[in-house]
Amino acid sequence: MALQAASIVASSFSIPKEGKSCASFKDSSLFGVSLSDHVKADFSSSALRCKREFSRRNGVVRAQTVATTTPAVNRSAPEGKKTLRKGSVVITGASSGLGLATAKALAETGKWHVIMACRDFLKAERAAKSVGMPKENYTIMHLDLASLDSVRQFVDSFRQSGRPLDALVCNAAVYQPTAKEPAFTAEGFELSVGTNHLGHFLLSRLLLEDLNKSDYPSRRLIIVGSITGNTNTLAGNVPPKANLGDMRGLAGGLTGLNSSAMIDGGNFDGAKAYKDSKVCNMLTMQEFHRRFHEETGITFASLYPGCIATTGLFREHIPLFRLLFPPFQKYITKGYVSEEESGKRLAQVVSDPSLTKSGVYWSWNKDSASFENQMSQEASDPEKARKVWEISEKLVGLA
Ligand code: LMG
Ligand code: NDP
Ligand code: PMR
Repeated sequence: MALQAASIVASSFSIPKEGKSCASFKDSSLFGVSLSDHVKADFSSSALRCKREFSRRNGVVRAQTVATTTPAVNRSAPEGKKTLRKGSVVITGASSGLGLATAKALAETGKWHVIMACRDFLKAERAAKSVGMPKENYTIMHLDLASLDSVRQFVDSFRQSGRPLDALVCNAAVYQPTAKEPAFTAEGFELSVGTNHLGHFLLSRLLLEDLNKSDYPSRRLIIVGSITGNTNTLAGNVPPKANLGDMRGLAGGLTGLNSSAMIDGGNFDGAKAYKDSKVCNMLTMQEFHRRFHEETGITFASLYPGCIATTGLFREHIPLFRLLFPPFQKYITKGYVSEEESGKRLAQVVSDPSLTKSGVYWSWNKDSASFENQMSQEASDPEKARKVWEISEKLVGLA
């Protein structure tokens, strides 16, 4: 029975209890200096730092360049035909796994320019080359989500590049299932929630303004979620389960000093911290939707791309787990998807004209057809979403 249940495609398994081109886009030209597209744009000049400090003191980050970009739809094309310019998408953590596969899938279409926002420039460059991404279709920019300064610097650099922002994909994550003690971000937040949630929270809050300025027909902000954060699924019931509790630990800054390193205030558990961070990701997407969809028309979405059992996410797990996990998912749960397939799925959420609905958590059935999935009670609780939003704003210095 258990196996039968497990063989039902992962994303559709519910526990009833909780059931509830193109006018081609001119490539990087920065301050009149032409940059090769795949050359890192890392601007850490003191001038930018000053601007950042100024912006932070003033509670807002304003666009520092008025991009003279090609309009999204060029009507002067021959015979009055409308052509769409290349979309410009930022993908965090595009140096491996799902992020890389998505970057490849989008870059290959020729319709997208991918900004790979990565903490390790060389790794990202090698990764892009190894999967054969056309070099005119990507740029690598430095972003370390475990540092809020780095996030702000990324936003500054991105604005300086003059590119429009048509889609943002918050994909990067760390998972520390075997850590006995918590690790911390530059600002002292527990690393998994600090990186996966708080770093992305600040990034997406700042870049919302840029998305809002874009004239691209469909602008999207996507935050990757997961089945393991949803306790209405079998996978979400494998201990330790996600649970934000009353968020006393989050309110205390996840410091592990005077407050717990865990959102719910409990003892540190790396696997739980990851799952909690995914709940925050899904709640954040919905809160964005409630606050900004109507006003901006931006599509906010999350997804479970399937179990991509071979990615770097499991790098810190024990070797036996890494050996057995892929066949377990392939042959027993049948929830396995290849990196390539998962990349196509996320690329759909970025660019498929049929996936424009906002506030949705997408999943795919066994025939790889997308459907709107239900999240757990906790991951769809509007009160929790508001609380996560408000506490996170304070922690990242936006409130
Ligand atoms: C916690 O343990 C750790 O404590 C924590 O530190 C962290 O690492 C965390 O999530 C990460 O894991 C959780 C886990 C450890 O504990 C459990 O899973 C307890 C069981 C809970 C049960 C809930 C659901 C019950 C449903 C039963 C369904 C049975 C499914 C089949 C199981 C397989 C049996 C053969 O657990 C583990 O670490 C186990 C590792 C699981 C992954 C690999 C399992 C391999 C099984 C063998 C696969 C062989 C594949 C061959 C395929 C060939 C086919 C021809
Ligand atoms: P990978 O480890 O392969 O990719 C994670 C990426 O995040 C890497 O590029 C990594 O960079 C980057 N990253 C980690 N920390 C930081 C940081 N501080 N700053 C910037 N980038 C960082 O894992 P996956 O591809 O599996 O994970 C991608 C997303 O998919 C995650 O959000 C994960 O939660 C989600 N997901 C994964 C599933 C799976 O089965 N694998 C299932 C469901 C969801 P680097 O290359 O330098 O390490
Ligand atoms: Mg899980 C329907 C079955 C299913 C699916 C789709 C997943 C996905 N897992 C399922 C079932 C089970 N898992 C069962 C029955 C077990 C107990 C043997 C099990 C165990 C397990 C472990 C120990 N699974 C894991 C782990 C991890 O360390 C991974 C994790 O939780 O990371 C947070 C994981 C995962 N299982 C998944 C997916 C997608 C993961 C990767 C985590 C993620 O990105 O959310």
